Amino acid sequence: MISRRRLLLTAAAIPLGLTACTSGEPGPSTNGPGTGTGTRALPIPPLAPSRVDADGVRRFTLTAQAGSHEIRPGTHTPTWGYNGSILGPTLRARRGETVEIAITNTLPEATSVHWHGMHVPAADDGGPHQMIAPAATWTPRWHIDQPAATLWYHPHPHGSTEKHVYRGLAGLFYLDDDNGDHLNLPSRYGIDDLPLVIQDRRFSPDGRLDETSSSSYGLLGDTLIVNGAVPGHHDLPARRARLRLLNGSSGRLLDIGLSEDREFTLIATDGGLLPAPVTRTRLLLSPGERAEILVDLDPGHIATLRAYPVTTRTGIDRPERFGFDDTFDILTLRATTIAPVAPIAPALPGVLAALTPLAPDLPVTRTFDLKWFMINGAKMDMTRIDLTVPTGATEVWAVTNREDWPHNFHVHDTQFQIRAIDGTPPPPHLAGWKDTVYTEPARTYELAMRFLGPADPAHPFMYHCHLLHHEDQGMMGQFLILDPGQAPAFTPPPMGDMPMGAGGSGTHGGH
Ligand SMILES: [Cu+2]
Repeated sequence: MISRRRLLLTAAAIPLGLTACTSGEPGPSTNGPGTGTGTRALPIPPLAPSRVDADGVRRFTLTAQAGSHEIRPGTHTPTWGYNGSILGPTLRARRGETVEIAITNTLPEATSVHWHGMHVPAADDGGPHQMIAPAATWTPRWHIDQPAATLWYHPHPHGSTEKHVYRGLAGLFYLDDDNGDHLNLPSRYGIDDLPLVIQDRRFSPDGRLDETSSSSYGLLGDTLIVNGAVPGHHDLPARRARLRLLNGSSGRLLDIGLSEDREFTLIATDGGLLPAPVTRTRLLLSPGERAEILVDLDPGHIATLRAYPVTTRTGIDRPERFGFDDTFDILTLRATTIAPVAPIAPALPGVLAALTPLAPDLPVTRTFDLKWFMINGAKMDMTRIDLTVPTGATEVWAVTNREDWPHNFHVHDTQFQIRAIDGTPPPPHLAGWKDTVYTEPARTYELAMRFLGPADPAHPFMYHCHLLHHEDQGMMGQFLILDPGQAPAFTPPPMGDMPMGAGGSGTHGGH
């Protein structure tokens, strides 16, 4: 049986070179604003130009700037972006390269740029101690030595990260390596290798971003935007799409799936390729997390990527407050019949990346309790170092969400392996490299990680909840990497430099 809605869609699809699905095959998606004709094509952030100089350094230039962007057709919204009106270009570099990025801040207030997921020297991390004043330029440089991955960059000014990201400051940072190149994965940027920066927003009647709806649990939008625009479509000239997903929202969890519960293949998480492909129909991404998935479509078929109601609700009090019941379209993928495609989707390698357990037997090194916008009972203090880690140390951090709100946990400079969740090995989709993990209430996540250094007694790294309102309210701590016998040489910032709102009066008003 072909439903009436499918017939309508089929009729609409013919002028686009699409054909009806045959019976027995998953049909086109039939609901949501992103389906069918009349939508805009998915915008693709440009690849950032770079040059490799005589010293071998690959150099990029970013300018943080104010602008105006047509997030919704016909409405111009004041926004911030890097090298443009919203988001930023995709930076791309290879393992083994040294990169240098000159960031000039033309905004009316100080910002910073943090390289989320990147192993970097502490002074180049772009956290709240590396503020870029208005009209100033900051030029971090580092050697890339980590596996191929989809990382991202975003502001990290203490107390205002949510506002800066919400206004549009964020971009992707692709890392490549030889292993990733040899797996025959879709790799044509913007064609079958699609960056998807997924965020929620709310608009005021005059078309501006509504920043007034900040509840005690953070900004929660009623509109999903993808690469800075309301969801649209992408015409796929191939059988297989590689979608690089970033949940760039402030506080919204995204339970991502395909229309008609079509299966997809998860190949990578935050820090790179999984040991082996994992077949899924849903994938939960909390703010800051990334994933790479493969979607196979027969010619002429349509599938819609959606954020579905969040099913992981254990221990969450009144989950509707956090948007857990919402459904949003993200992207309609339309596999065209025009381009020649492979007769069948190629088989995937059984092994994607080598992964050796980092610390299978090490006792837990430290514990972190998440509660009331605090970690271990303390709010972020820019002048306090919370812990020090020896250079080269492998540690196991046990993180527990001690309340009934959603939180997650992000560690700068390193990627971790989830060794156990409540004492049990993680499911396959959480068995790869991660830098951000969703923490369900009353569960303990054992995270094994290594701190390669170099030591820096003056510049701390951060660990924090990546729900940005929580982070801004102080759910964050600082650590130094120190050589044996080395003493901290951290100079606390003068109080006058403390951003507004930091470590202040935030409370859980919703309790
Ligand atoms: Cu939190």
